Amino acid sequence: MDFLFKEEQRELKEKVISLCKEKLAPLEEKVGESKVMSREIADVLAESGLFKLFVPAKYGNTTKMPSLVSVCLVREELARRCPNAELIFVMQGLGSYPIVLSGSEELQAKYCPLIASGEKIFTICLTEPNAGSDVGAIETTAVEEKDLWVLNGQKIFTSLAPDADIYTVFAKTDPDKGTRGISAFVVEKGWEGFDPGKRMDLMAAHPIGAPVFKDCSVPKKNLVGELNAGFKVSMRNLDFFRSTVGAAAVGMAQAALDEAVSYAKGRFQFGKSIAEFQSIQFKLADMATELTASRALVFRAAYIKDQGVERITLESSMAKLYATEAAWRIIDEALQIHGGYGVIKGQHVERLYREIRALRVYEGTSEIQRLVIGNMLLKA
Ligand code: COS
Repeated sequence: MDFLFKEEQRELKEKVISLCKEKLAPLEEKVGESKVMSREIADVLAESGLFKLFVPAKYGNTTKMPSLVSVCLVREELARRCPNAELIFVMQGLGSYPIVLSGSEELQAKYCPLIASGEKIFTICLTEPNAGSDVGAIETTAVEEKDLWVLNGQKIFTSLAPDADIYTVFAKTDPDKGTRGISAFVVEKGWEGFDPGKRMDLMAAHPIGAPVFKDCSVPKKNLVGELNAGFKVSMRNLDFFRSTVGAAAVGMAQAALDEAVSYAKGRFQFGKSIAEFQSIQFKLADMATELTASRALVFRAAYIKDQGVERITLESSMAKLYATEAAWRIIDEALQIHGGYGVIKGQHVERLYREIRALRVYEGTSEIQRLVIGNMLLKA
């Protein structure tokens, strides 16, 4: 897809590849699969300037608003090589984009320098024990009291919790109004009544937790966007970041394909390398074709967004749906090509096999993407 990229985007890609090789790879080796966010990795990302991609030009970006092509490019390369860094990178964006998109000037002036410098790490609190796909069912409440909002409720599956510093939290401000009664707030770790929560244990280790709000007081000015417009804020945020989930899937699938090609060439059975068998070549051919189709869908959505199109709901849902489902198949086939060696704990394909699974679930399951796509087709 390089033909689509501007000169500075090609340079950005090269910069990320060098950063991975020179600075991040040794840290990834040290951290391995971890339930705790690595501050060292966050600091390397901060120093590299990559977090500036998430803020408007006024706060240090080279583009007026965040470029989705650039964010996808970075996420793909990090997912291919440095999974801990990839998670921190994307959460800084996902957790802060509502502020960049809809926050008041005052809120942006306070938080954008912290996003860009990486001085603080951001994340997002949307999902709850009883509200995953059905965002309108969230039960966390925010009640107005004098010059404050008081938040009460339980969140779950909050990536980077409890290590992140700043949380964009969605809560009901008009509980009878479903999706039209939700608002977004910025909450900082350390504020009274906010417990960033217990860590959760996933099949592929990942820093993630379940924050709790108990009479947590939030200044009025920390409301993000308009009152009761939080559902739209969350959907616009997801529209942007769903394409990047597709990009992560592409990076992981590329890593698996690379491993499969190299293993097939070096593994000898029946007197020749298994790469010489048509059954293996057909697998590799299908993997590479699906991977290329995924990449095309991801960068198509991102390119359209960067042209200034307001809503890319259809394009980003298609990109996430196809790329994550394809990456799951590609990684499964890569493991199959490795035979028994593929299921040994610690093998790269074994880790990818566990890590890819969550991508078909988070930020909207494949079923939700189909629902969104179907809805858009019928409404058109
Ligand atoms: N961008 C901007 N606005 C959006 C939007 C998007 N991607 N998706 C919905 N909206 C708007 C709607 O246009 C509607 O606006 P108005 O109040 O001005 O009419 C408002 O948000 C409420 O939407 P509603 O719930 O009525 O949704 P729809 O009927 O448009 O579509 C589904 C129904 C189920 C498709 C919709 O609720 C949805 O997309 N839910 C997604 C759930 C999801 O992503 N879950 C996973 C969360 S990841 S943790």
